Amino acid sequence: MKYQLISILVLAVGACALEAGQKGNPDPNRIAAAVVCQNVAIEVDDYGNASAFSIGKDNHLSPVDGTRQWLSINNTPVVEVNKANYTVVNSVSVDDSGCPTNTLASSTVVSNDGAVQIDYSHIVGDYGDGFGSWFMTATLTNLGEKQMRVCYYRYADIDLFGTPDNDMSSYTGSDPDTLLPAFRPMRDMDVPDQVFAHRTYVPRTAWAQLAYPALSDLIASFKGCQDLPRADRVLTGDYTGAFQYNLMIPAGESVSVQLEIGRIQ
Ligand SMILES: [Ca+2]
Ligand SMILES: [Ca+2]
Repeated sequence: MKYQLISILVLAVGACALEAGQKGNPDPNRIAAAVVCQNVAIEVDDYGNASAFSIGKDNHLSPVDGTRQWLSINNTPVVEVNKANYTVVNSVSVDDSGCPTNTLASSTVVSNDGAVQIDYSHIVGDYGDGFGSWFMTATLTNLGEKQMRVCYYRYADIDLFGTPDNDMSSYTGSDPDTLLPAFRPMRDMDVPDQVFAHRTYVPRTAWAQLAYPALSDLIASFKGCQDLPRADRVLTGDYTGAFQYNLMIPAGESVSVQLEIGRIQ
């Protein structure tokens, strides 16, 4: 009788602890922080991805449907940077006092096998009149004792004006203003207000623009460091684009990749 009573008490305490734990530790994949600079705002999660992006006083533009990342290390199958495969070391924190030029948000994750650390930092800039950009820097650090070959795929689904279809894009090879490798997602190429930038500040190995879900399905299927197909435009459907970076990172050293997504003049 006494044993049964103790068992019931233990079960009751266990149930309370489980409930408290669930309330106190929400799903890390769902943690997102709002990063705001004047009239430009993004929501970023611990894994360096944006789930929303709005520009302008009217807040009528939400062009980022979602961003994702995959890594292949030493030609092994790609692994997505997410809750299943990476541990959060520093959850995303926001300091908007540096708006618009300094880092506004940062976070750190480490792969569950301990091979690589990724530090994310974000800057949001408001250029006025409904124009603005999100700059994301990912710094990859080799935590191992041997040189590492990393193939890093950085993907974005940009839905112009909040609608998924009927977007177009072009690949210019280099942005005419900055000479950076760039995509130009657009609604109407004759209307400058409807042209966006999706560009990289470091050289890319390969790239692709395809309609959703072809590109994310393709990257997720890679059994090693495979090159994106250099597909250069989407004329109908749901624009998605990705840059690929093949990086050699010596033991203990780091390499940074910076991307911009924005509405530019
Ligand atoms: Ca979409
Ligand atoms: Ca899209």
